[in-house]
Amino acid sequence: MRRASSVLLYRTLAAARDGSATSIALPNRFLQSTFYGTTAGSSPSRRRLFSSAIAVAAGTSLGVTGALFAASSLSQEVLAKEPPPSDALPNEVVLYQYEACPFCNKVKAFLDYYDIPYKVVEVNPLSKKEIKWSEYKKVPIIMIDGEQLNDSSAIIDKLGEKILSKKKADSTSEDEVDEETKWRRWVDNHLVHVLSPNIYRNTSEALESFDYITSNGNFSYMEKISVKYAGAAAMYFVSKKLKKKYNITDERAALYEAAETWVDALNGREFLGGSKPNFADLAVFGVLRPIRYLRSGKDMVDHTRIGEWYTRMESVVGEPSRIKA
Ligand SMILES: N[C@@H](CCC(=O)N[C@@H](CS)C(=O)NCC(=O)O)C(=O)O
Repeated sequence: MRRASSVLLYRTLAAARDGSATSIALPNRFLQSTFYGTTAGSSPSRRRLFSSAIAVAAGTSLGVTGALFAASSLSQEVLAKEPPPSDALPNEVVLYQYEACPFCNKVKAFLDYYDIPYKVVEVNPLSKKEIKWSEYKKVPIIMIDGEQLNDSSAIIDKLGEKILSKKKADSTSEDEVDEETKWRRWVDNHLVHVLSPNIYRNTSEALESFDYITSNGNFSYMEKISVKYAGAAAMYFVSKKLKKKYNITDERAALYEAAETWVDALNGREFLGGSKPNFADLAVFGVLRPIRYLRSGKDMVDHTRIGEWYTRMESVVGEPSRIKA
């Protein structure tokens, strides 16, 4: 079955690509990048989610905008973004991303929270023509006043140094830094791997996810149609493989357990960072934001204690600081 789906995906993508013959690497690369991407072998792919768009993708009629509005009016008085001093702000930030990539979404949560204006270039995961100029072929890639930075954690570290190193160094103890580092690693090494098996868990969830991916990603009209169905079918099978790779038997149980683990880590605090989110809060929020209003994200909030923290994060991160490219 897996073989059949790969062939189907390969053929569909090849056809979508101007009808030309494509490299055999194409399906692999695509599978590696669709929804929550990772490296060679097997991988997650990308997807991001941002409030109202995700509501459309998830087919909800209530809309996330409404939920966000309610959340922000509830906690407006207590919570606020942390914009850096204007002289610390870079002049131009350009993020090369896949809309749904969890690593890209980590970076966006950081930029949104610190109110750093950024332009987005949506990369086509099939051709990657938007990053042809770069030797590094994954996303996110960020250009900060002409300087290229790769890798979500490195980007966040470097940006953090640029805009708030002094403030952070003055106010953060060694234990707090260790705790923050530990949980940032947990996001990269554990949390992201739980996502794919959940969002592609069955055919309807895989289609829901690909509906979002194709609606928000950079695909031609023909690619959109073919990728939605072939991608959903293929990722359904890939997610089974990922479950094995990461020793996940019940994907929902693993998601709930991860959410509970995070709430335990908070240990009664509003945020891991105390009264304000730290980089670990932003990382967890960033990778969960794309799934929050999908079936899996709704289940997670309904079945665990993570909802209150998530709502606080939605409120404090607020509107995206993204600007038109
Ligand atoms: N460690 C990297 C991982 C980045 C990554 O794996 N990105 C995926 C997309 S989510 C990717 O670009 N995969 C390769 C591809 O699409 O060809 C980071 O944190 O930025």
